[in-house]
Amino acid sequence: MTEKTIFSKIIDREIPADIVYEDEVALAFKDLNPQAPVHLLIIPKKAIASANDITSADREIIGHLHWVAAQIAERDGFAADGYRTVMNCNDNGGQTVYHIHLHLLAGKAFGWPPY
Ligand code: D5M
Repeated sequence: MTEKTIFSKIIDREIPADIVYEDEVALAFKDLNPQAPVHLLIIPKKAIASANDITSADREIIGHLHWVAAQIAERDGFAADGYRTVMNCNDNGGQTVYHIHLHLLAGKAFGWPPY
Protein backbone atom coordinates (compact mmCIF):
# COMPACT_ATOMS: atom_id res chain seq x y z
CA MET A 1 0.00 0.00 0.00
CA THR A 2 1.31 3.47 -0.83
CA GLU A 3 1.79 5.83 2.09
CA LYS A 4 -1.13 8.10 2.91
CA THR A 5 -0.78 11.72 1.95
CA ILE A 6 -1.31 14.50 4.45
CA PHE A 7 -4.70 15.18 2.84
CA SER A 8 -5.86 11.56 3.28
CA LYS A 9 -4.87 11.95 6.93
CA ILE A 10 -7.03 15.08 7.16
CA ILE A 11 -9.97 13.18 5.62
CA ASP A 12 -9.50 10.39 8.18
CA ARG A 13 -9.17 12.95 11.02
CA GLU A 14 -5.67 11.71 11.85
CA ILE A 15 -4.34 15.26 11.68
CA PRO A 16 -6.28 18.47 12.33
CA ALA A 17 -7.46 20.96 9.74
CA ASP A 18 -9.81 23.91 9.75
CA ILE A 19 -12.63 22.22 7.84
CA VAL A 20 -15.19 24.55 6.28
CA TYR A 21 -17.25 22.13 4.17
CA GLU A 22 -17.83 18.39 3.92
CA ASP A 23 -20.11 16.06 2.00
CA GLU A 24 -19.92 12.42 0.85
CA VAL A 25 -17.56 13.23 -2.00
CA ALA A 26 -15.44 16.19 -0.94
CA LEU A 27 -13.88 18.08 1.92
CA ALA A 28 -12.78 21.73 2.06
CA PHE A 29 -10.42 23.27 4.59
CA LYS A 30 -8.25 26.35 5.06
CA ASP A 31 -4.82 26.31 3.43
CA LEU A 32 -2.05 26.32 6.02
CA ASN A 33 -0.05 28.83 3.99
CA PRO A 34 -2.69 31.24 2.64
CA GLN A 35 -1.90 33.24 -0.50
CA ALA A 36 -5.04 35.40 -0.34
CA PRO A 37 -7.51 36.62 2.31
CA VAL A 38 -9.56 33.50 1.51
CA HIS A 39 -7.53 30.43 0.58
CA LEU A 40 -9.29 27.08 0.81
CA LEU A 41 -8.43 23.65 -0.54
CA ILE A 42 -11.24 21.49 -1.90
CA ILE A 43 -10.28 17.84 -2.13
CA PRO A 44 -12.04 14.66 -3.19
CA LYS A 45 -12.34 11.94 -0.56
CA LYS A 46 -11.08 9.57 -3.24
CA ALA A 47 -7.28 9.66 -3.33
CA ILE A 48 -6.28 10.75 -6.86
CA ALA A 49 -2.59 11.66 -6.99
CA SER A 50 -2.55 14.34 -9.68
CA ALA A 51 -4.59 15.77 -12.55
CA ASN A 52 -2.78 13.27 -14.76
CA ASP A 53 -4.41 10.44 -12.83
CA ILE A 54 -8.01 11.55 -13.38
CA THR A 55 -9.91 8.79 -15.19
CA SER A 56 -13.21 8.96 -17.02
CA ALA A 57 -14.79 7.42 -13.92
CA ASP A 58 -13.65 10.48 -11.93
CA ARG A 59 -15.33 13.10 -14.13
CA GLU A 60 -18.26 13.56 -11.79
CA ILE A 61 -15.92 13.99 -8.81
CA ILE A 62 -13.94 16.70 -10.60
CA GLY A 63 -17.10 18.55 -11.55
CA HIS A 64 -18.22 18.24 -7.96
CA LEU A 65 -15.10 20.03 -6.70
CA HIS A 66 -16.01 23.04 -8.86
CA TRP A 67 -19.61 22.87 -7.71
CA VAL A 68 -18.41 22.91 -4.08
CA ALA A 69 -16.26 25.97 -4.84
CA ALA A 70 -19.33 27.80 -6.16
CA GLN A 71 -21.42 26.73 -3.15
CA ILE A 72 -18.80 28.02 -0.73
CA ALA A 73 -18.44 31.28 -2.68
CA GLU A 74 -22.18 31.84 -2.46
CA ARG A 75 -22.37 30.80 1.19
CA ASP A 76 -19.43 32.96 2.25
CA GLY A 77 -20.50 35.98 0.22
CA PHE A 78 -17.74 36.35 -2.39
CA ALA A 79 -19.48 34.82 -5.42
CA ALA A 80 -20.41 38.19 -6.93
CA ASP A 81 -16.97 39.76 -6.40
CA GLY A 82 -15.34 36.69 -7.88
CA TYR A 83 -12.62 34.24 -7.04
CA ARG A 84 -9.99 32.00 -8.59
CA THR A 85 -9.77 28.20 -8.68
CA VAL A 86 -6.46 26.50 -9.45
CA MET A 87 -5.30 22.90 -9.65
CA ASN A 88 -1.53 22.55 -9.84
CA CYS A 89 -0.08 19.48 -11.59
CA ASN A 90 3.39 18.02 -11.02
CA ASP A 91 6.62 20.01 -10.75
CA ASN A 92 6.04 22.71 -13.35
CA GLY A 93 2.55 23.29 -11.99
CA GLY A 94 3.95 23.68 -8.48
CA GLN A 95 2.18 20.66 -7.00
CA THR A 96 3.53 19.66 -3.58
CA VAL A 97 0.81 17.38 -2.19
CA TYR A 98 -0.07 14.38 -4.35
CA HIS A 99 -3.76 14.17 -3.57
CA ILE A 100 -5.54 16.43 -6.04
CA HIS A 101 -6.91 19.65 -4.64
CA LEU A 102 -8.66 22.68 -6.01
CA HIS A 103 -7.31 25.91 -4.55
CA LEU A 104 -10.14 28.39 -3.97
CA LEU A 105 -8.73 31.91 -3.62
CA ALA A 106 -10.76 35.05 -2.95
CA GLY A 107 -10.89 38.35 -1.14
CA LYS A 108 -8.73 40.34 -3.55
CA ALA A 109 -8.30 40.99 -7.28
CA PHE A 110 -5.76 38.60 -8.80
CA GLY A 111 -3.42 39.41 -11.65
CA TRP A 112 -2.96 37.52 -14.89
CA PRO A 113 -0.70 35.94 -16.07
CA PRO A 114 0.07 34.09 -12.83
CA TYR A 115 3.81 34.75 -12.41
O1 D5M B 1 -0.66 23.00 -2.77
C1 D5M B 1 -0.54 22.35 -1.56
C2 D5M B 1 -1.11 23.28 -0.53
O2 D5M B 1 -1.39 22.54 0.64
C3 D5M B 1 -0.17 24.41 -0.10
O3 D5M B 1 -0.79 25.66 -0.40
C4 D5M B 1 -0.02 24.25 1.40
C5 D5M B 1 -1.18 23.37 1.75
N1 D5M B 1 -1.02 22.49 2.90
C6 D5M B 1 -0.02 21.59 3.10
N2 D5M B 1 -0.24 20.91 4.24
C7 D5M B 1 -1.41 21.37 4.75
C8 D5M B 1 -2.17 21.08 5.91
N3 D5M B 1 -1.79 20.16 6.80
N4 D5M B 1 -3.32 21.78 6.12
C9 D5M B 1 -3.71 22.73 5.23
N5 D5M B 1 -3.04 23.05 4.12
C10 D5M B 1 -1.90 22.38 3.90
P1 D5M B 1 0.06 22.53 -4.10
O4 D5M B 1 -0.91 22.90 -5.19
O5 D5M B 1 0.29 21.05 -4.02
O6 D5M B 1 1.34 23.31 -4.15
